[in-house]
Amino acid sequence: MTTKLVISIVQSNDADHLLSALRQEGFSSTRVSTTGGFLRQGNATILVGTEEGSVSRVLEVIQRNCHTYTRTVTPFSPGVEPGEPYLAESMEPMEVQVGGAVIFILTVERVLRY
Ligand code: 2BA
Repeated sequence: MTTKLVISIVQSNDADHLLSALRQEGFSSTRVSTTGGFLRQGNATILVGTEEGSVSRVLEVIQRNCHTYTRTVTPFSPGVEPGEPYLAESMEPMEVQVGGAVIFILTVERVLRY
């Protein structure tokens, strides 16, 4: 039996519903609080380990529970950390589509429990 690890990066707003839905469908999951490298805002990374034949069901649950949002952001200048006051004048606010989910599916070599 091949085990897969489904790693999905979702918006924090969607994470609670997604975890509940996964549990109802019988999947174990782990939520990690993460931060997007572009927006520098909190998002959530959900890990689901499951057998290969169940991956499509996991993807359906993710698709049902994750939504696309539009955010207006002002990009930071290179080298300027979020929270610092300086913004280059050329950096205009822009709209970005975020989510519903960015998903990576990996093959797991071994699963151990001690
Ligand atoms: P962020 O890195 O904060 O990106 C948020 C959204 O900003 C992205 O949504 C995308 O629409 C936009 N964006 C990202 N980089 C951009 C750039 N250089 N120029 C213009 N717009 C840009 P999503 O694509 O839905 O990604 C949502 C979150 O998923 C990302 O948050 C990041 O945490 C994660 N992610 C996306 N692609 C990834 C990858 N290849 N590897 C690892 N994490 C990834």
